[in-house]
Amino acid sequence: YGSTAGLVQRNPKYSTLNDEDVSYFEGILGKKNVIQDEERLVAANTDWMHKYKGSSKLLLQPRSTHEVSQILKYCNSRCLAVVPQGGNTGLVGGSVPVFDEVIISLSSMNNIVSFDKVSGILVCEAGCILENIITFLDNEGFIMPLDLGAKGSCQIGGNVSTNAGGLRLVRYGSLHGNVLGLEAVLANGTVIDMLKTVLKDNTGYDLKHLFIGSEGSLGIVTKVSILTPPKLSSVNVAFLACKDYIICCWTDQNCFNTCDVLMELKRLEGKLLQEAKRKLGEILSAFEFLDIQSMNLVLNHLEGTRNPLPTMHNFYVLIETTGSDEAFDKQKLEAFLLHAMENELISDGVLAQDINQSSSFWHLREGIPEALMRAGAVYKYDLSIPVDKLYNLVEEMRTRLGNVANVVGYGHLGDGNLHLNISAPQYDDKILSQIEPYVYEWTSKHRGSISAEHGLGLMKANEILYSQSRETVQLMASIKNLMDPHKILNPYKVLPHSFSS
Ligand code: FAD
Ligand code: 2HG
Ligand code: ZN
Repeated sequence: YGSTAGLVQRNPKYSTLNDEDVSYFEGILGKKNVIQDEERLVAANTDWMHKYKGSSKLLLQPRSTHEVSQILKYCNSRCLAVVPQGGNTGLVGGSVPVFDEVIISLSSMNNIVSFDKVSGILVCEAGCILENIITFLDNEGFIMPLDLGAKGSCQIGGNVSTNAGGLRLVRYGSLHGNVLGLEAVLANGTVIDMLKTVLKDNTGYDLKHLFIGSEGSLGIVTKVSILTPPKLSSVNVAFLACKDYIICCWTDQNCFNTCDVLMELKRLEGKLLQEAKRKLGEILSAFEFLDIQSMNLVLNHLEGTRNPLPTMHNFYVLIETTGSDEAFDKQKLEAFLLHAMENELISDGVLAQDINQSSSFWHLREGIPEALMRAGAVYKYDLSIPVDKLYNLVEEMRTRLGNVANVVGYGHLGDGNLHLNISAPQYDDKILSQIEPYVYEWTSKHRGSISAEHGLGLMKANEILYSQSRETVQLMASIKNLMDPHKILNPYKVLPHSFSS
């Protein structure tokens, strides 16, 4: 189980759900939206990794902002703790109850409210599934600035609440830039309308940012307004292998010593990224990497996958370009690839010839979390680290853990975001004590972030001080106190227990 689950105590100040509460909710939502069915509760109490499990007895499905407001107003007055839940694809134990918190699912609030074809501004309800928004926009000739492997289940409200990064951030930036406005309901039921649909608005403090990435701890997001870019006609995807000096070392013992080889590998990956940014410039739309261990996991655990290159390599990079001129974009990409080959930055590579091939390349990258799930227990770390040092941590963890676990490294290299995953047959406290706090201390020492994109949730609530100063966390706690004085929203998550109780 997660590093803090089991260590937290239920806060006795929270009320326990009773029959009168259930009758009240049935009165405002109707019986069918007040769910006590065992099977549905098990699913809503369990996170995507099956690592965190709560014991909530109630799942509420409001259909409007007004209903969310009524629910929260009541819960606040009764001191009933709640967990806002979107698609439940979060990876830090934030989307499920820790104990018996009432689950408020946004799934039934899934309407597109408006779309302006001139500006590309979309307004929708928080429960819209990301993939449905992507399809809607595609039909209108636009794209979402956000894309991620969980798109089939995650909801835009969940994406905004975690400030999800994903596969296109290198091109379109974070949701702090793309979300123009939102509507949220505070713990006491007050509806805050910040649903702006303009690009520029400097009237006072821009409070919408408090809700972007606060993981349901300050309010429930009910509507979102997003700036979407037009869909461009030419998309290219290349799957590349980075020069493999280690194999060279194995075949010729005198070639390099291992240390020099590793230094060289890291330098080359960093160089490839630098060159891609310089040479592909405005058309670069993704720069993802995976190591051979990640590749092997996918090939072994996901049916129908195959290595698009004739041999295995130690590192792979997926590059996507998106532009408006097919001939020009292809020429640019080919010139870049030729340059990378000539300078031995890559040792092999293949350019997708059609949409099926590009999807199969993407599947290799996006399928890693699923493959890890199938392989057994997994410890996940989502870190921002300066690119030139990023892979050192993976190697250090391999040395620390020896053969007790499979350490894999992949992620959004273009954003300096490493997904360090440690796969083991089952969860084991001995393994955990080899990983934590080492990973957090290492990241902090390199001035990185212990959560690049997944948030803190339950898993890392007590670790925030590795990435934020005490004064900053104190200010966060004061804001939490102001906005949710009874602390009914997503308790035990985000902030350390010593600051938030
Ligand atoms: P949930 O998991 O339901 O909730 C996440 C958090 O947000 C919880 O704290 C919850 O309380 C809160 N929340 C949810 N909805 C609301 C709301 N309406 N108002 C207030 N609070 C709310 N993340 C990335 O950043 N980048 C990736 O590339 C990425 N890829 C992934 C791939 C896979 C296969 C999986 C399983 C996960 C991935 N994730 C990624 C993590 C996850 O998908 C994202 O964090 C996603 O944004 C969560 O959305 P959700 O609707 O599932 O939210
Ligand atoms: C991704 O980029 C997700 O695939 C998930 O953020 C990362 O599972 C992980 O560690
Ligand atoms: Zn990611």
